[in-house]
Amino acid sequence: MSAMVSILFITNNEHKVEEANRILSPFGIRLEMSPQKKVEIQSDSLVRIARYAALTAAKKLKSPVLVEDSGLFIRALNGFPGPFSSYVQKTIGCEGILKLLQGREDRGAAFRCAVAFWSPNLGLHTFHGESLGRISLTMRGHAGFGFDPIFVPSGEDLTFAEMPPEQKDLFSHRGAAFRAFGSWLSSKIIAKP
Ligand code: ITT
Repeated sequence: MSAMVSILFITNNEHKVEEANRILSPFGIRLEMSPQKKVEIQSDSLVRIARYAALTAAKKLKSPVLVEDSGLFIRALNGFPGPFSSYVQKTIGCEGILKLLQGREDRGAAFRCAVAFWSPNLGLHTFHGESLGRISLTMRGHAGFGFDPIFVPSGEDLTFAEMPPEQKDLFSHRGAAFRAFGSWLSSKIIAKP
């Protein structure tokens, strides 16, 4: 892949950029944060939301762009907050989710992530990742962001917020999606606009 081509990451969330760049660095790929308003359609599909936002940004910018849409899906709440995770985090937060799950035996949950990438010569491609786990009984840890203090990946005892960042990347939805993207893109050449 041409090392000089930069990819704009359309997002207002700097944690996503930090994680994505950490995951992509072994592939020799670097994303540049481009904080601008995304066009977000109402949908229960993260892939559909990310694809639409990437295509709209691509039309405007005409250069390689990447959008990532992610969310926490809780089984006992029928997948809530899912695509509404950002809003729910800002309003009721981790404490609110713990309250909603009070007295529930089933604490199963999944983090999901969809990455949509567009470039003039490669077109639109999507990648996704999932991390299965459970919601903890209390908030634990200070690392990461969002719902990290209440999510414990399967087979582990620590929440994402209690893990060193590289350990979170190994288990996370973002780790899986960006590793898939990185290994695909490193075999391609992005044409300069
Ligand atoms: P942009 O739309 O600007 O990219 P955003 O934070 O609003 O930023 P999303 O719409 O994709 O992004 O919402 C994802 C939300 O899901 C995010 O704000 C967190 O609350 C939660 N989330 C996603 N990945 C997470 C992770 O790895 N750890 C903790 N919470 C996460």
